[in-house]
Amino acid sequence: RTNVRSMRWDGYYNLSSINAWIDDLAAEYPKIVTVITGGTSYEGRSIKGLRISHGQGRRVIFLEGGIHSREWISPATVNYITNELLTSDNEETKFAAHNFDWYIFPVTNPDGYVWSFENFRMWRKNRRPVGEHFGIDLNRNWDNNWMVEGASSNPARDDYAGPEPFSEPETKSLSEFIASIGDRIDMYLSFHSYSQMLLLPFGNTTAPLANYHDAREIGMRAMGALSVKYGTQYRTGNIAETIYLATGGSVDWVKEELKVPLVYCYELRDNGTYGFVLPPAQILPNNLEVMDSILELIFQARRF
Ligand code: ING
Ligand code: ZN
Repeated sequence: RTNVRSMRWDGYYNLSSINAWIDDLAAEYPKIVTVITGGTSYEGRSIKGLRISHGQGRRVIFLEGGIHSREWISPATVNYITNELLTSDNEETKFAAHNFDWYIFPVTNPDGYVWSFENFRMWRKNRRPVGEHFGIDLNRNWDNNWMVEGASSNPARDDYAGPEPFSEPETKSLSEFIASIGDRIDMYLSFHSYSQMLLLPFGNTTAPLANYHDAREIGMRAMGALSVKYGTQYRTGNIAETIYLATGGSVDWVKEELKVPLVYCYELRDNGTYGFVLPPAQILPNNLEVMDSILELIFQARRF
């Protein structure tokens, strides 16, 4: 294991460290890990990810992290799940690793993530200039009910949806990548912070659409598993009824356009005490409880 980086869970990593770690994983596990790219950002950075696969023909679980750059716990969580899938001796984790193809993108908004580390901690959007302003909210730019609810046409705003659906290189290329494997995806998970919620589609209506009742039941059981270690409470429900009306997000597009059966958005710790600036001491507890919930999601999904 010489020269192979390993990740710690007591601090947040910048983009180049995460990307170097992905390369190290591919070198360490050449038969299992493949480096993948979900496209190129406005400023020319690769949307780097990895695939974990123990064989052909498996159904896919897709992890999307870091679409909002200030939500640093999101990439940290996705990286932890990745690490567990590759190194854990836990039987359920090994089952999950061996029986699904995992497509994992810890930082889907690389320009924003770098900006948040180097210039402005609370940056949320990408970094494309629009007139005298900067940035499009990449979770308002997807081509499903674009600009219908909870999105702004004002480029000064943090929820600016962009000039048209998929106007941004990040969402356009990532959506094309997702669509290319869309019929193989069993479960799509998007990671945000903060609020301690498990959100399901849709963001335009509180009506229980598609397989809402089954998906909510599976989600609630998973949040039960999440609460076991530290008592952390998550609320489960569709976006519109649980957090706010908002459209143009990735999960609604994945659900509606690709018909992926199980689609969830985690709003990770905390409840607002520290908000986006979650102390490093909470990274590991967060990661442990979320990992428990993901194993439970997989277990519960098999029973429905
Ligand atoms: N929350 C999400 C946001 O983009 C969300 C909530 C999820 C909206 C999915 C629409 C679709 O506003 C945070 N914290 O970013
Ligand atoms: Zn977010």
